Amino acid sequence: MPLTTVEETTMKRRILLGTAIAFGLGLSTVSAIAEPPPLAQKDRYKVGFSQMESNNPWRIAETKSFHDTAEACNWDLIATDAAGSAAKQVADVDSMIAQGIDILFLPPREEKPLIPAVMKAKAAGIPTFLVDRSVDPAVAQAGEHYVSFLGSDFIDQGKRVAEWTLENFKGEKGIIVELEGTTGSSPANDRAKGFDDVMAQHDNMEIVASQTGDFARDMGRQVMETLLQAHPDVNIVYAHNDEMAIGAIQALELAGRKPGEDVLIVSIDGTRDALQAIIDGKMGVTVESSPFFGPLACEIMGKYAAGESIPPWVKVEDRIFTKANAADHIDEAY
Ligand code: GYE
Repeated sequence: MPLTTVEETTMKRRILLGTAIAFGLGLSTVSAIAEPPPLAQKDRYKVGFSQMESNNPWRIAETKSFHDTAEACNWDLIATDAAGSAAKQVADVDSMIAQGIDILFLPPREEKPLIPAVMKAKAAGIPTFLVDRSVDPAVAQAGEHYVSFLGSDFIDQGKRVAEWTLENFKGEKGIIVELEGTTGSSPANDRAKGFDDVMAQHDNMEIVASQTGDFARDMGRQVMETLLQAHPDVNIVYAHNDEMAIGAIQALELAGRKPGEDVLIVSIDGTRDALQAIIDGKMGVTVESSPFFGPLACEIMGKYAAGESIPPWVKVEDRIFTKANAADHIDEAY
């Protein structure tokens, strides 16, 4: 297989690093191009997992996935919960560093505020893997500040929702309300981009309002209530996650609307409640975004410890759930 550009870059860095050492240059010269800290091969690892919040089934399923993996992967797991605060998440990582973790798995709540956590872990000699969300690539990069990002392609998720909507919307003109995820988070930025770019190419589709519901059910419901007053003619709701989609369904029903009949609800994740809403005919589609990162984390850290080169992005492939298959998957949903 031909080398990708990233692999080539990594190789060039290694060669450069080797040359620098061979010529006896000082460490300071080398550190400008230094790779993330290595991971020693050990029987047991002290593993840090810094969860950002636990206010929705997706987050709870992700944390559980790490706990469920701990024994089989020989982890002593330290898991924290930042309760929705990026500042607390940075402090949680500080405390894990002080406790001497060997490796950090970090889902950064927002793209910029979590950069200090990534940098401090590197400075402390701890390799970091970003899971499920990423940080601002202009400031911190895989293969340098952190090892790799394990997660979905959020732009593609938004694009797939838009394409499904174009194929399945029955009306003439789509009046779209978009409920965005947490402001400044990578899935909110990219799910908007993927969906909005496709819709911008279709004259019969108009996004009349786009507002954050912070990826939360209750906020999704409240924002939908407000937006419904300004846009009573809405006939498509695109929510960046299922929790906000369910909140929107509640708001619409309270206002006497019929989700699934006079308004099409489309979303991302694949939670149990969303699959049930699809089965019940209230929701049209949810593109999967899996929270089950524990086993992948175990596999990738094993490879890293063994000295294998890890791609900057370990991409998770996502399925799509509609009326055609929701009932087949609801039992495995969370
Ligand atoms: O869609 C959402 C969660 O970062 C991919 O965050 C994750 C998203 C997921 O709170 O439900």
